[in-house]
Amino acid sequence: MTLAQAVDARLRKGIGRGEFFAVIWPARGQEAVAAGLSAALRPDDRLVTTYRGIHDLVSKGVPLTEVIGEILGKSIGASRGKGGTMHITAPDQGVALTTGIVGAGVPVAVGLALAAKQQGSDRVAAVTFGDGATNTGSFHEGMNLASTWQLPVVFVCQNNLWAEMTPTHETMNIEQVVDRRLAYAMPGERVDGNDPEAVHTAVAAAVDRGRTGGGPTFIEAVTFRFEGHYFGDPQQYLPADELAAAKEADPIPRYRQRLLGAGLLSEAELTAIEDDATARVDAALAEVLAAPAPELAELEQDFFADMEGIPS
Ligand SMILES: Cc1ncc(C[n+]2csc(CCOP(=O)(O)OP(=O)(O)O)c2C)c(N)n1
Ligand SMILES: [Mg+2]
Repeated sequence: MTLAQAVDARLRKGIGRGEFFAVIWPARGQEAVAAGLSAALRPDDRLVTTYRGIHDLVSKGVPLTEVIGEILGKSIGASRGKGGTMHITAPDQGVALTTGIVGAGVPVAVGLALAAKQQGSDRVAAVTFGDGATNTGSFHEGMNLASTWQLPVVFVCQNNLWAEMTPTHETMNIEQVVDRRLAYAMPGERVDGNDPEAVHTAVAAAVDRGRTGGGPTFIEAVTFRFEGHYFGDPQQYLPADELAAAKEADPIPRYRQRLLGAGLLSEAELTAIEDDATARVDAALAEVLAAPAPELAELEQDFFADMEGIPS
């Protein structure tokens, strides 16, 4: 959580003061969902995420140079600097797709789970998406197929209560997104998305179900988006008291306090984790800034498995 926050914060700082150019959709406030999720996955389990995926990518273990490098369009980025924030793929860490098309990751994750089943693997496919994404056709089509074919998918809705500039309650006539699973007879639950342990417990049960042939699970993790839709969004539509109340439940200081209170980590150990995160981000950013932009020849690389076989 601390590392994801450090990446997010350093990118905002750099963009804000004109140190470099990039477009990001900050995940600040949603770190507990990603941390709880990835801690319950195996390295070879697949993850599909969205443009708001910095926390998901960092938690799944994608090297910081690959995350930051891609966001800054550099050749050392995960997609060799050709995709940017919306197109980060990291097969070695199981990140099969980052998409900017709302809801589009859902059927892709279902396909990944179908592949695992056909290959006789016990891998699961996890997919994260927003509350708004659950209004799309692709979400419902994916949920339906995953349930019908009992595929090992963990659907994780990061409900941050807003979709761009529209509050969730204005776009759906249900109180809880988790109820959408009922149409597909899918097990699932609604958890506090600001509590990494609650998320972890729910995901671990879902992963176990998927691995042992029990089919898909839907988890709604309720959280909040602190920084607006994109970095620079003035958030004039957001009531100040709503943001202030959400910040009271900021998952990072809250969990820090819990660890301290339970005597699991000391103040010095927590500070060391924070300092280490900052140092790792600074080192990765320095490497990224020194790296070249992609060569023109990169344009033709990695699109097809065999360029020779593609008719020109
Ligand atoms: C299919 C599609 N429709 C519309 C958009 C424009 N759009 C980008 S983000 C967004 C809101 C999505 O909200 P949500 O799913 O709650 O995710 P969040 O941004 O809150 O993480 C919309 C409508 C898009 N990218 N793709
Ligand atoms: Mg949302």
